[in-house]
Parts: sequence; C-alpha cells; structure tokens
Amino acid sequence: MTIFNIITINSFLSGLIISLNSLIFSDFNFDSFSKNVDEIKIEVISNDQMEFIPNMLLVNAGQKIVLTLKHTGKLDKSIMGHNLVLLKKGTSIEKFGQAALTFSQNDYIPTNSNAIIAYTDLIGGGESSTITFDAPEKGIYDFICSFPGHWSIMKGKLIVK
Ligand SMILES: [Cu+2]
Repeated sequence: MTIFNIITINSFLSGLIISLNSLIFSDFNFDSFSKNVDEIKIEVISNDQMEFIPNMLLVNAGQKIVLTLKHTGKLDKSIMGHNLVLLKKGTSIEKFGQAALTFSQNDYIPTNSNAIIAYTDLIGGGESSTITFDAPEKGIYDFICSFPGHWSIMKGKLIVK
C-alpha cells in the first residue's frame, strides 16, 4: 500500500466518523425522541433538603402526563411534607404560597383557587404520589411545593412544546 493510499483511507474514515457523529447527535434530541408519543411518564424526586430533581420538565402539548412525585427523605410529612402543584400561567407563586398557608386542613391546597392545573398528594419521607393529567397548551408553567415556606425554594418549570 502506498502512502497516498493510506492518507486517502484515513481521510475517508475520518469523514465517515464525522458523518456518523452528526447523524447520531442530530437524531438524538427531544423532538424526535418524543414526537407522536401520546403519553409521557415523569418521575420527580423530592427530599429532606427541599429539592425537586429534576426541576425542569419538558413535554409536548397534548401529551398525557403520568407524573410521580417521590420523597426520598426520612422526615414525616408534618414537618417535611412535599407536594407538586402545577400552576396556571400568570399565577404569582408568592401569592399562591401565602394563600396555601391557611389550608393546612386540606394539605395546603387552597380549595378556593382556580390557579391550579394539577397537584399531587402531600407526602412524607418514603412515600410517593402519582397523578395523570393532560399537558396544558404550549408555554412555560411554574410548579411548586405548597407546604409552608417551601415554595420560595422548592419550585421548577414545566415546559410544554
Ligand atoms: Cu415541600
């Protein structure tokens, strides 16, 4: 084999690898992954550190969302209770959080609010709650934990494409 041939084969191979890479990466994005999928299952972890993991959720308009909130902490729901409350666009998290304070008998879900799209049960360490709801129209929505004081840090975004 001549040196010329080796160089030709090398450049052919590296060209092939670059093509394969761009093929893989261009195909591996959320659009092609979830398009035409009617249902999406999402798991959100909460813990004794008052975190939502992940705190950014991505779905497509029209999808049925099966959302499970897990509490991987050890503390009881009376002191470290968590829920996930998805709010309509334009809702003030602060105002909603303040209003929720007065609904301790209803697990901090205001019974007089029309700002809620969906919400899980209030859970303590080791527990979980699953809900099913339809993705709202395209847009960016806030979700929070409405347990007293948690909403200021326990919050995330649902992005509907
Ligand atoms: Cu909480």
